[in-house]
Amino acid sequence: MANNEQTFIMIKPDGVARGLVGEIIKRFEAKGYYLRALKMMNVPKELAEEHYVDLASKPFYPGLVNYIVSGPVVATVWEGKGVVVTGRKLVGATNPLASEPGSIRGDYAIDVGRNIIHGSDAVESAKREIALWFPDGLADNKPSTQWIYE
Ligand code: 3AN
Repeated sequence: MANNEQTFIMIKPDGVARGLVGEIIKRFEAKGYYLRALKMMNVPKELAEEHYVDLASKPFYPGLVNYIVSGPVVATVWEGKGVVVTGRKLVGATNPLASEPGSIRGDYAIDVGRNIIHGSDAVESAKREIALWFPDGLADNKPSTQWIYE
């Protein structure tokens, strides 16, 4: 498993508005993952639609897009061994009422339509999402990881 696997994690408008940015970043950092890119931004509607294109036929899609464009988000890329799958565990199940306590959604959210954070669900979708949200690429950066990996 590669130490430089990457995932896309987005703190959604409710997570930003509720002041949970630091808490969320802290959890990923404390685990040992490396913050590879970060930006706060208002989301163009076309970007929100493209990000959730797989859900375009769902009845909640228009509301989901409106939610994502309703205020600034914090878009991040995290790097490390198993970061896609383990990042999803840190995030918790889609429906926060089903998310385990100890996960981000389990600790901080109630409603599926206000679940504060997005995490890529597979390495391939992470690649697609990172290219979509960071079209200019990521800054050159080589984390020092001797205290994380043997
Ligand atoms: P996840 O974000 O856990 O990967 P997906 O990809 O099934 O889950 O759903 C993407 C987003 O769509 C969720 N984070 C949530 O904001 C929204 N969503 C999913 N299911 C519903 C639903 N039944 N009602 C409202 N919003 C939903």
